[in-house]
Amino acid sequence: MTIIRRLLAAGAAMGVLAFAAASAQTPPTSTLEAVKKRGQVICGVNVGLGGFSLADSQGKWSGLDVDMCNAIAAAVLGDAAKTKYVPLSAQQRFLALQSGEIDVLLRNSTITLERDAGIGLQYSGVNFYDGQGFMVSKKLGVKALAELNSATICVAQGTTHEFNVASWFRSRNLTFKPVVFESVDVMYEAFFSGRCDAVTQDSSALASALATRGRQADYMLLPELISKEPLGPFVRRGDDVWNAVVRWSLFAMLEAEERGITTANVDEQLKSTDALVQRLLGVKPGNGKALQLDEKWAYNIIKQVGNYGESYERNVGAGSPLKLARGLNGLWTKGGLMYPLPLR
Ligand SMILES: N[C@@H](CCC(=O)N[C@@H](CS)C(=O)NCC(=O)O)C(=O)O
Repeated sequence: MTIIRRLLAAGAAMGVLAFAAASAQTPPTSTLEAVKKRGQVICGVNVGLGGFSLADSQGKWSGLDVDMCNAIAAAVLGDAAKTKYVPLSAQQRFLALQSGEIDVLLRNSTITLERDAGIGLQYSGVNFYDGQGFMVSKKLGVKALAELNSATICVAQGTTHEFNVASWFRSRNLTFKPVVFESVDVMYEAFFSGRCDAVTQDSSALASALATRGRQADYMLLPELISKEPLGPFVRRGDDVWNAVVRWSLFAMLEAEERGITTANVDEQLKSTDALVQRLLGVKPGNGKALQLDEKWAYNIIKQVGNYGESYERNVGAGSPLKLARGLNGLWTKGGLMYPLPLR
């Protein structure tokens, strides 16, 4: 090696060391910082699931997951419209979050131990409690799941459903023939053209498929739900400041519902003498500072997006084609599972 080459090699090695030392000292930029700098929240969403995330003919997205994304933008940037939605398939979704392509995954994704602890991600909360259901043609005359013994069942790849359905049948010594699809659209097309006796998905997704295709007259859901499918946002593991923003944005929507604060009355509520309402709406400071957000973060969510109940009703509840009852997604004060932790 010539002297010059040796010097160059040594210089390069020192450069690498200096870089390593610098990166050991500088804490990794949190997603919150990146979002503030960019002025936009990038959310990974379902390619098209009515009620959760669906774009209309003008390209305007709506749904429960879309509202959650907008709520985060309202909290962080003061503007619910500062969002970008990246449509992802079931297979692509976790990779898109791991690689940093999106800031948060809001794609009817079930929280499981493996997904929360085993793949470099973490969940931030539950925005919809679901369960895996089955849909059949009314003509089939089947009233209960066990009657599907040896039937053909359409199922989507890369979902929790493949595993759940196999273990439900196996543990009862029953059999079924799975037909696995990469795309849900192709799956439903196959099902509605008679390729399978039943199709399985989250029950909300089945209700959505029935409503958007207008097939309620000829098809029905079986009564059994065979699994717990708590759906919620995911962020990268270790991204704790950002995780807190996502989690408390959801709790703020729930707390607003619990206290009867809506888009329509939030300005009136600014005059409330209730210390907790004052704290929630930033009249009394503290919550914003703790989250590294403006004190108006929760006010902006409620004013621009609404409380959880408002979002639920317009997207999946009575005001939507899905017409899903609140059930498990009701507030804890009304017999449901939605329990916002104290916002103080
Ligand atoms: N909650 C389940 C299912 C989520 C899901 O992606 N369901 C449908 C969409 S509603 C699907 O399978 N899509 C297939 C795809 O997009 O490739 C999970 O997290 O695995």
